[in-house]
Amino acid sequence: MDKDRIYAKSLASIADFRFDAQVADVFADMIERSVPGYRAIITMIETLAGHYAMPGTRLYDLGCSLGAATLAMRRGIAAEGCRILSIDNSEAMVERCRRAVERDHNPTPVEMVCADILDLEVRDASVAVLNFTLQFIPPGRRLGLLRSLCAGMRPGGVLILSEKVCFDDPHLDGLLAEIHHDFKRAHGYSDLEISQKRTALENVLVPETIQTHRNRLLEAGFSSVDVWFQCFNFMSMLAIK
Ligand code: GEK
Repeated sequence: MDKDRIYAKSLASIADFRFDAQVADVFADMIERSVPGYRAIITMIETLAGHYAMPGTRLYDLGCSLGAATLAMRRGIAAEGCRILSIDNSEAMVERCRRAVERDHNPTPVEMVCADILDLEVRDASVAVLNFTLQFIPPGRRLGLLRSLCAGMRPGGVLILSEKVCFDDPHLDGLLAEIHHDFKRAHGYSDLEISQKRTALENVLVPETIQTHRNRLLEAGFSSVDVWFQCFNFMSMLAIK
């Protein structure tokens, strides 16, 4: 796995973060060392797919990057006749994800699509995964996306929504942001890397509170919504239709 050194040297100007080839090459290392609990969430997506995948339905990995959640769902599915659709709008990610899927010998068919998830029509879904993807969608478009996602799901189906979050209490918000930086330092990132990456993500990754996510999921049509995993300012929710 190539090591993420993208922000290791001092940069004269810091452009907005993009999921280009440079990022895709180091993404596996980047996300493991940046997102507390990422590995645990991926492992549980396997278990959740085993529980929720219904025979003859589709499972969606929205913003699939290198396909970690796709491969986890593929391992976990117990129902017959399922297919997985994995979507990302970064050509560099889709290309690498396609290779990973080809190397993974498992009979469940996976269709890879390079597209904007805002343009996607979801149908017949029993499981949908937004694993740290909604945070990159402009906030004004998030409700519409979740509404159409919910409309395309089978009753009893599940959305797994993982996000970086913020907190209304400014003390807690600052504290958990600082603890997240401690986590990154403990995983080998320098203060310079942490601060340059934070600048790059400033206008690109927009976190919201857990309450905002909860209310919007209910408004979008999901009937039962709650957090099943949290580590510092990163969490994952289940939203059941
Ligand atoms: C994982 N889920 O490893 N349409 C399609 N893809 C998008 C869009 C969009 N509008 N916006 C962003 N993306 C993965 C990790 S990373 C999370 C997901 C992170 C894609 C983007 O190209 C990137 O690959 C992914 O969403 C977000 O489980 O980097 O923190």
